[in-house]
Amino acid sequence: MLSDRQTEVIGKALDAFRIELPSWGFANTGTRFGKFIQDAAATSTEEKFSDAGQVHKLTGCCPTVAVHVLWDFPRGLKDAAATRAMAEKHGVRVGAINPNVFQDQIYKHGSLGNPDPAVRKAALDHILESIEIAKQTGSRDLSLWFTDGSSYPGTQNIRHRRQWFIQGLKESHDRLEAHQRLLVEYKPFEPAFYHTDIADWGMSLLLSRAAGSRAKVLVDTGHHYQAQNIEQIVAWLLAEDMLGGFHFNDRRYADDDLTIASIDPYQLFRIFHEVALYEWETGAPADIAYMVDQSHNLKGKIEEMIQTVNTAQEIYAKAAIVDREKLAVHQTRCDLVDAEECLKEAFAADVRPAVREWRRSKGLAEDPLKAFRESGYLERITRERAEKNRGAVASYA
Ligand code: PSV
Ligand code: MN
Repeated sequence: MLSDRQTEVIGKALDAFRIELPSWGFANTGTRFGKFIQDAAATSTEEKFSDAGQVHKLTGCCPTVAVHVLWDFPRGLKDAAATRAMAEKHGVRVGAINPNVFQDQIYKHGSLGNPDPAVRKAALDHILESIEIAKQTGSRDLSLWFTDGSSYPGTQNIRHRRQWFIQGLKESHDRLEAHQRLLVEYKPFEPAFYHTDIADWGMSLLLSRAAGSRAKVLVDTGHHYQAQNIEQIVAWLLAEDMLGGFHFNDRRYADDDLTIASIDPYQLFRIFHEVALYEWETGAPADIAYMVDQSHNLKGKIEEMIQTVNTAQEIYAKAAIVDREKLAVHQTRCDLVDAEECLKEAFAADVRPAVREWRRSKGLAEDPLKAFRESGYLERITRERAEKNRGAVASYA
């Protein structure tokens, strides 16, 4: 049973916790080998905002939606004002802007790292336009993910490509407004299978530093080698003031985009613990964008998103109640068993009553999934969208 003090600590932690939803998680997206069309999937940007708005209404902690420029702004900058209004109409705001420099045919051999200056310019122009979109939508963060790399040894000059990346990122950084940030994501593989230009957090960190002070690293939990210690990366990036945000998802094999904490909940707990420990030691909140990056091919998209947010809140709550004073003493004395038990105790605690109490105090449903199922929303959108979804040629957006 939780103590009153623990319940209070959890309430304060949840007050501060926000997690951003991805617009692409509500549409008929899926794996690279295909997708199973869902009758209720969103068929337009407006429907994505509407679905995200439902999740926010029920959970109270996801007021912003990350968008992908090519998929949500078909006319680019011209769509910015209307898209902003569309989000607000559904009770959410536009969050991180994701440029797309991987889908067009010209990007076969890369974008900012392409040996062809014309392709590098096209990629940079798209990123600069995305920054203008971000200004109009009131978005703070530009999330950058590059597929750049090569699939066969010796086919590309790795150092030249690195230099072109520095150049392109610097020019992008120069266009930011004072409050905006560039978040640079890394991934060791896919679609390039020999080398990826931004393959790990070290490359991302060095490129971000070269780009400018408002460029930070974006950690996507699915983008690591097996067994890599992600919480150590988090601790280092925090210490270097270089952790910009997370793309949360879980995986068993590669970048599987599975539901957060569905495979390894303790890993997410350890990540949140490192953040909480940093905040406790520095006395200031870490300036981190928590974002979901999942595409659900099998589960119902809105239900899964509610499950994701609920799980994130619960694990965040567990990390909040680690007895950090006690832990610090045990760490200093190298009391291995006692130190580890501090984490295990908090992880094992049943925080659900405190999470429910927090929801009650905010006028939210105690069980958001049940409330969603009782709301009739799913039945309505299924009726409205089934025909469109069945008729549509599967599209990634
Ligand atoms: C790539 O695997 C990634 O993690 C990037 O963040 C993209 O923007 C997102 O998934 C959607 O494809
Ligand atoms: Mn990602």
